[in-house]
Amino acid sequence: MSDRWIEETFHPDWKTAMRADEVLHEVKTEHQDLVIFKNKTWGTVLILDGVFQLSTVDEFVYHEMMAHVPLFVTDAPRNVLVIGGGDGGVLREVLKHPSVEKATLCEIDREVVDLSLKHFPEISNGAFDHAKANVVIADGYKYVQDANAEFDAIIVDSSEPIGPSAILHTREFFAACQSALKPGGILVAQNGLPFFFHDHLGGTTRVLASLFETVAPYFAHQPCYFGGPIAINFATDNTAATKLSIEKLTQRQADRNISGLKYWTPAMHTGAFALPAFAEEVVNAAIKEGRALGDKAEGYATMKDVMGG
Ligand code: SPD
Repeated sequence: MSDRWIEETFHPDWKTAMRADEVLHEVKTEHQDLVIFKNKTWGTVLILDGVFQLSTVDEFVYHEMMAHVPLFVTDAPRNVLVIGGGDGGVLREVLKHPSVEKATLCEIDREVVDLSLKHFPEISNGAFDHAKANVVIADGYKYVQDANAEFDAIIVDSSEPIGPSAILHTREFFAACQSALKPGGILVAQNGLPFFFHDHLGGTTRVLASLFETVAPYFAHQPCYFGGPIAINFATDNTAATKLSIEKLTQRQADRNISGLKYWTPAMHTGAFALPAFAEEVVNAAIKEGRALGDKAEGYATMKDVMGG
């Protein structure tokens, strides 16, 4: 049995580790440290800059909740943008919605796409070669800056606010996403571990509240993200988007003929927006602050943090 342990080192006060039964690839890419390894319990695991990104055992939780929550609340999503997500898991789920005409994946690190395809092709499951998929290797911030009112949904599948993902947690990035969305479009963004990082949930909520009518983070439970549920923030100017009933969502799922999901259900969807009291307090305070601060509201990361100034 291997005695190499691979650690998630993001939290300053604790570490979690998985045994690396076999290291399949280890490299410092142009953008980040990447390791892909096998573990008897978790299957194949991807870790970037010391943060667990996915395991083939539980990836469906996060990928389904990142894709289906924004897309099921949208009448007929046509043009969808995924920022990050170079493993292809979110893209795979987006392409299940039959109205989607184009699903663009903008990933900064080509090696994440190539190595994901090589070591866990079942995650993208053919999505990169799908006729409706448009895979772009580029900086996500620059990509949204160049877009204007064109996406029905933008899904930000980032890592934590370090390395190439840091910019994807800033006010400037979220403001650019807002302009890149069609009126009433939906933005969802990975928002970290709310149990430990109140400031992350609060900071992103604050900046989104300064940009959108509705901000409503929701939670999902993916075991390989140790430390409690993961928060996914949700923002839109479509005030009806968080009010869809279980019956309406059930009808949409049937109409779109999407079956075989392993986590998302109409009831999980609506229930995911019910936050524990501590998180509700963080979110309500941040919404108030964001509304009051307007364009002075900052995100969890600032451009100064990102640029190191
Ligand atoms: N705490 C880790 C969050 C990582 C989110 N991105 C995962 C990439 C999976 N497509």
